[in-house]
Order: sequence, then structure tokens, then C-alpha cells
Amino acid sequence: MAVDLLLGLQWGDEGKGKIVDVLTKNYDIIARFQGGPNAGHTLEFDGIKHVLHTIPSGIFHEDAVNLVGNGVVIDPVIFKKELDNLSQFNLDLEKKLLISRKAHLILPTHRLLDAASETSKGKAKIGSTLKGIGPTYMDKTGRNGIRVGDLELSDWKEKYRTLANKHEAMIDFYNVDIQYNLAELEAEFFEAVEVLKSLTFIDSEEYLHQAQRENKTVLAEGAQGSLLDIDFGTYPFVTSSNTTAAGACTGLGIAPNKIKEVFGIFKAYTTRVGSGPFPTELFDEDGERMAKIGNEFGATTGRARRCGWLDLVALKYAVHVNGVTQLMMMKGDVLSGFKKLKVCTAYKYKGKTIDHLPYNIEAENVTPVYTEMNGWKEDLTKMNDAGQLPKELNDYIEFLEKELEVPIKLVSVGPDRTQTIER
Ligand code: 2SA
Ligand code: MG
Repeated sequence: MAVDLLLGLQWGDEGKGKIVDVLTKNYDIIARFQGGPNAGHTLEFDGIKHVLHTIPSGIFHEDAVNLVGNGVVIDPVIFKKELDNLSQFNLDLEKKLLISRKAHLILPTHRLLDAASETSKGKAKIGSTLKGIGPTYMDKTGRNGIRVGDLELSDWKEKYRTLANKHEAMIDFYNVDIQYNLAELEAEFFEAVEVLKSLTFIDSEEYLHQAQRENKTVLAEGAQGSLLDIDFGTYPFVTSSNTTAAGACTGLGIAPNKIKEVFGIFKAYTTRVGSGPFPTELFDEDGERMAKIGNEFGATTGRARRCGWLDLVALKYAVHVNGVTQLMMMKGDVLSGFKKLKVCTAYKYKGKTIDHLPYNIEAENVTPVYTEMNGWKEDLTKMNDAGQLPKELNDYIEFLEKELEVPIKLVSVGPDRTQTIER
């Protein structure tokens, strides 16, 4: 069995959903290994845009099996909505969509705790998606969580009650003004749980082990980005899971020596949604232009994304942490028409010039050092062959390859499946 990984190298929203959809034809199994409905993976084909949150991005392909791995956290309510959206496509979900018994459940009170925690932090809030991600992973590592497999046991509702009561006390403890009607939220939750139970629950590590014997191919689909990793991201402004390559091992039960290619996806510029440091952030017309042309709004929350120049210091760090073997550059089309492009190649930090990511990259500590390059004016969105790419774009790509020491094998020139150029 070969397992390939596909990971976002920045702060999420690099375009993972689109590329998984493009690559799915090469794989038997597409597997999510971390995160949950905080993710918003956008796919476009046949003139329709689809946003997936928990369901892997291979779901629209005839033959691929889509697996929600043990490292994922599932909100049955959001999952049900995703299933409702898929119902028009006549997919055989009992066969095509498998769920690990070891995946943890997001309860309504986890969402409330997320809101209470964020409200209590005031200005210092993380800017979470409010989907209950942090509190659910806290209960997982705190050994209090409820897992998908528990739904097959008779006493899970008692476990639920005990945990939800504890959560209510914790919400009171925060002493912030949060309005909610738990009875209503629970009714919706229990109804959604019944829908979830109609799907196929499996021991997914065993399933993948068997797939390995049968020489099947697996693509592990990352969510969020490397700089949001709980260990290696810009802590505490991160998500609560390991978004980097190692997360695929723990989130699926795959051994490190089974991993072959690591596809690293990045945008030709940088975006971030939520709070936290962002050295190359722009507050000028260039940033506004990226946001507008790139349609930079959160696919889950609709929040405006912050925009800035490409940060090679951060990108190099992500390439190293993940062991990236191939790069894929997204949204180059958004940069068409910029006269000059800037790429951050180093930081000024405590009076020195450094080319690695220091412990603290808050704006007051680091100043980006930029290399300026010529932009291109051609519209890339109708191009479908590497030979058509303008010279300035090729210069940009080659500069990045030299700095990152990894080839850029794919260039995306628009949101649609077909707007994808191999190099
Ligand atoms: P959380 O909800 O606890 O994981 O939030 C913690 C931080 O992680 C960020 N985060 C994300 N950043 C980019 N994209 C994400 N997915 C959605 C999208 C986000 C959206 O695809 O656009 O719609 O707003 C995502 N999920 C989590 C989050 O902003 C916090 O900084
Ligand atoms: Mg996204």
C-alpha cells in the first residue's frame, strides 16, 4: 500500500479540497485524519461549487471510498447537513463513506464552551470557528470524550448526560453572557445522531491495514494548515490538532514508513483567518486586491481572510516539518495584473537578519525582508498547459523552487477542477 499525504502549508484555505478532488482518480481511499467541521474544503466542477466540512473531498468520485479517520472530530448536526446537501447526487454513502469508531463527537455543549472561552478572552480571543473544536479535543486528551463507537453501546446517553452536565457547570464558571436553549440543541443533536448511525462505522486502522495487504492506494487529506498545528503553529493562535504530516499517522493508524509522497499545497500569496501573527500581512490596496480577486472569505464562517505577500520563511519551515516531496501552487491567477510582486525571504529579528521562523513572530518582533519580482498581466484562468504560462510567472515559480528546494509540480489557475496545470 502506498499512502500519500496532502497538506496545507500555510494558515489553511490553500485549496486542499480542489486538489484532493483532482487527485482522487489515482486513489482507492481518501481519508481525513484531523480537524472537523472547522474545515471548509471547496470543490468546483460542472459549474457547481461544493463546500465540504467533515466529509473527505473524494466523495464525488464513483469509485473512491472516503474515510473519516479516528483523528477527526465529528459534529453530528453539521454532518447531517452535509449529508442533506449530498442527497441530490445519488451517492451510495453506506459503501462510499466510512467512519472510524474512534473518532470523537462534538457535543452541543462543546460548541457553547468554545463560545464561552472565546468571549471570556475578549481581545485576546483565538478567532476560532466556534465549532467546538478546542473543547472536543480537550475532552479527548482529558479522557472524557464520547466516540462514534460509543453510539453502538447501550449506555452512551448516560455518558452523554454526565459530560453535558459537567460542561454546563463549566459554562457557568466562565460567567459570560451566552444565550442558549440546551433542550433545543439536544433535540437537534439526538436526531442527527440517528442519521449518523445509519452510516457504516468501522475499525479504520484495521481497514487500512487490510487495504495495505490488497495493495490499495490511500490519499490522506489534511485540514487547516501547518502554521495552525497545535505543536508547530503560531501557538496559541492555532487549532487543536496536529495538521502536519505526523498527524496523518496518529489520525489514521498509518505507520510513518508507509508514507510515500507528501504533497504540500500553498497559495501564491498568504492568507489567514482568525487572530494571531502574520508578518507579511498587507493593510493596503495590494491586500485588498488579493482579498477581492481571490474571494478571500472563510468557507465555514464567511469571515474575511487577512491577505499578504508570500512568506518563504514560514513556507520553508512547513516544508521541513512535513517532509514535502512535491509542491502545488494555488491561486497564481489572483496575482495577474500586479506590476511588482514581493516575496519574503528573511526576517529582521532582534537586529539580525534570519531565515528561519523564530519562537515568536508577533509583528513587533519580526520585520519581513522582501525580494521584489516583476508581475505578469496575462489572465491565467483559461490556460491549460505549462507552455502557456507567462515568463514572469515561470520566473516566480523557479525562484520559489530554488528557495524551497522542492519542485512545484502543479499550478492551479482557477477554482474549477479543469483549471489545473501540471509541470
Ligand atoms: P478552531 O475553530 O478552534 O479550529 O480555530 C482555531 C484557529 O484555526 C483557524 N482555522 C482555520 N483557518 C483557516 N481555514 C479554516 N477553515 C475555514 C475555511 C475557516 C472559516 O475553510 O475558510 O470559514 O472561517 C480554519 N479552521 C480553523 C481559526 O481561524 C483559528 O485561527
Ligand atoms: Mg478552507
